[in-house]
Amino acid sequence: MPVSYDSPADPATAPHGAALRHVGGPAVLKILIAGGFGVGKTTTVGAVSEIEPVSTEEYLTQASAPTDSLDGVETKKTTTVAFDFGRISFDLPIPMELMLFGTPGQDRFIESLWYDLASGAVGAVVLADTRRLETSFDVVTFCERARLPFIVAVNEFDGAHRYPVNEVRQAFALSIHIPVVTFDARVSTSVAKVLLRLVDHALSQITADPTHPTAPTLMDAR
Ligand SMILES: Nc1nc2c(ncn2[C@@H]2O[C@H](COP(=O)(O)OP(=O)(O)OP(=O)(O)O)[C@@H](O)[C@H]2O)c(=O)[nH]1
Ligand SMILES: [Mg+2]
Repeated sequence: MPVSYDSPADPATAPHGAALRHVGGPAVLKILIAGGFGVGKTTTVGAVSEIEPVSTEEYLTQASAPTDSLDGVETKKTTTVAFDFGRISFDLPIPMELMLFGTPGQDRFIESLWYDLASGAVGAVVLADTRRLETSFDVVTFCERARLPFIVAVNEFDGAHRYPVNEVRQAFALSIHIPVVTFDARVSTSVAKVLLRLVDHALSQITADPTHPTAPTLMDAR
């Protein structure tokens, strides 16, 4: 069942909702859930997916210890080796289905997989953990180079210091127009608001730059 959430993308308040035309069926949009190692990408997809999420988890081994720091996520036992996939429907601002693709978090996958996963996406949610912000720096750079609209979503882990979003923006050297939000990757309503914020932001980019090479497109308008 499609659901709707109280969010900034409500049609009464979202100027960009009208940019997506509703042509009979739900708009189907591909969204990338990206971020550094262990920031909560798989958790995010699993929290909102209406279908059993597809996951490609493998157990961490000693071999990855030098490159994949477990500081802050010591209980982590597995890592995504290919991608996560989930789906969520919304009624507002227009009927739409979001296809969620979670990336693998390990840097060594950037070249080989991220470009493929990003292909056709309307935008990316870049997850960040304030205890290890640097793990998401390369992802922000990737989005900027790929000219993929993105927002930064700080996953507020229990016990982690809560930084003002402006400090996070500064740490990533983000321009003022890129939204930075906080959320809890385990809570479906929290994740849903983040997704709607991304869609709104991605649509605002179409309005700002219609020639954008990765401008959001309707993958399917049945
Ligand atoms: N306390 C808390 N734990 C979380 C939260 N999000 C994720 N976790 C835990 O943190 C660990 C990492 O979460 P994942 O969702 O696997 O992270 P990931 O970004 O997909 O990891 P990789 O695919 O290995 O890069 C898991 O043990 C989760 O249960 C959160 O918001 N709060
Ligand atoms: Mg994962």
